[in-house]
Amino acid sequence: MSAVLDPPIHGHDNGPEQHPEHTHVVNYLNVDYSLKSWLLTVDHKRIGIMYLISITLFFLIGGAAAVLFRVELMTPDGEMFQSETYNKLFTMHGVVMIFFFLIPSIPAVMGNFFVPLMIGARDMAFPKLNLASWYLFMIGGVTAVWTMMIGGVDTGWTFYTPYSSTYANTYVMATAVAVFITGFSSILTGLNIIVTVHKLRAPGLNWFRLPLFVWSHYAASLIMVLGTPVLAVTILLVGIERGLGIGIFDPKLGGDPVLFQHLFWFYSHPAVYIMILPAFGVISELIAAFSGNRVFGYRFVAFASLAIAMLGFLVWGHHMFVSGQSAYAGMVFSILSFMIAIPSAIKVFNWTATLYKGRLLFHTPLLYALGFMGLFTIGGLTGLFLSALAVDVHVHDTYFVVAHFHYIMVGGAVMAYLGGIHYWWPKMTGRMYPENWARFSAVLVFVGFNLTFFPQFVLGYLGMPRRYHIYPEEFQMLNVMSSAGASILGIAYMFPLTYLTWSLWYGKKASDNPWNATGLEWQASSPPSPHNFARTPVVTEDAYAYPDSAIRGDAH
Ligand code: HEM
Ligand SMILES: [Cu+2]
Repeated sequence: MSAVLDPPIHGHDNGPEQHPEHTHVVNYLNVDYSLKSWLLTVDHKRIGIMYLISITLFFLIGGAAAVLFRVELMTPDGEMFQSETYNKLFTMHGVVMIFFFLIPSIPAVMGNFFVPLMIGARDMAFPKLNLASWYLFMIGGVTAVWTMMIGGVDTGWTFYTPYSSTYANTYVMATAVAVFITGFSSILTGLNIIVTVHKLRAPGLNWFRLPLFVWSHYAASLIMVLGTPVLAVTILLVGIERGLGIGIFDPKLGGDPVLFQHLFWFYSHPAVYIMILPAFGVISELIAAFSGNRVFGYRFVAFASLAIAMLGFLVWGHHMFVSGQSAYAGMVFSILSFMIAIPSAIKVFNWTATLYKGRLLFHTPLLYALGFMGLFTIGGLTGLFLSALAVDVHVHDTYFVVAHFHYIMVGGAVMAYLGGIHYWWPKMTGRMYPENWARFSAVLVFVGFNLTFFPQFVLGYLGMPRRYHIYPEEFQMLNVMSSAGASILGIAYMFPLTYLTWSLWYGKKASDNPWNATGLEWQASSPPSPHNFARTPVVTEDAYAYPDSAIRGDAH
């Protein structure tokens, strides 16, 4: 126990709630079954579930596009799709996966659901704004998918000019507007989390008692609020050039195409930390819970999140080493990029130290956390290769880059997302997932992932460019391996989707704290009541105050 409970606050919506006729406990799921009650809800937990369902659908759409172009890449002569179709497929994959799956995945699903619970609050600071964020997200997402259905976009998810400003005849502006709208959703979620953490912490919960999950969401939210407007302005400028013919990026009109890249990466490099910082937060929770330890060097891990958020804004030029920026600018960006490895490595070392001193329980969430650590380390170290100015000239825009960022974003963020979903599934749904199926799937995801993306490091190093669908025959072997891996990975992702859905009806009923974990979220009932806590918790201990001989919960 990391907290004691106060006497109940008076009022009808407090205290152990009983449904009048059925005498079952009212929770946020069964409080009202109507569709209207979901679509108009201001409960952060329901909004988290709505994000969970929507991003799952977007993940399936983005994944389908990936499967299609991986099939195409099994043969070198590209007979399945025309070049235009191929371009549209990888653009759709990139846009959907980045803007409509990865960016909202952990913050909007788990951040929404657990930040208020972890700090002992009844809801987010601005519940209605939270609902508005979901609507903005859906308007953007549906618009983006719709534009891709009616004609598609072929610029790549980066919308580089002149593809997006001059050459593309496709639905660039409609898709860009979709991303623009979704940007507001991200800004509002970030604002909401920042204000919630500042204002709604339970009595006794000072900043250095916060779970690291909350710290990392706080840091990621700073990026959402400070970075996303820059992307919005950039999209607006492309629109002004395309619509009004005012020269901003087009040299014929007096503009500068490299300006687009500066503006784009000034948002989009920090955006990779919107994806990975919340993942770090999840990993800290998983490692603490399944090693029964306080995270080693808690304060260093907390401050590393802030350091990464700040340094992230200083390194965008590493995407532009070959764009013609000055050699001096390249050198500065190169050195600054290396510096981000320091706080990232602090986290990995401290997690390792936590595990080293712990009594490990190899449940599914820990398997995902271990997978994360290995894959993120490979992704991060290859990031250093790319940050070395001269090496990047060789591998720029090759499959090496594709492998690097998939190790970070899929090997890192998606593994953390899956680990977190399993860890908190009992809390969110009141049901346990089937442990053996889940362990098997976690291993299959790991194997499929490596078979898909490891060969791409070799391909890139040997010189295969990204975004080509016709390639020299000597690259076929590695491409076939990658496509085979992608099939395994695709199937592996279907397992959790299936057994988690199954568990909603048939899973074992979960107790309030099946892992015997610390943290206020485990003191709420499973699933939590509509207002989270019957009594406002008062925090008296640091985060992760595990007893020396942890007595393990009913799931072990
Ligand atoms: C250890 C920290 C990291 C370093 C030093 C690093 C470095 C780099 C560099 C230098 C490039 C440019 C390669 C090129 O244009 O040829 C790059 C590309 C990329 N990185 Fe990282 N990276 C790091 C972490 C991350 C993280 C955490 C993510 C995402 C969560 C990420 C996602 C990407 C993406 C999406 C690209 C591709 C850009 C494109 O479309 O060309 N990186 N990285
Ligand atoms: Cu970057």
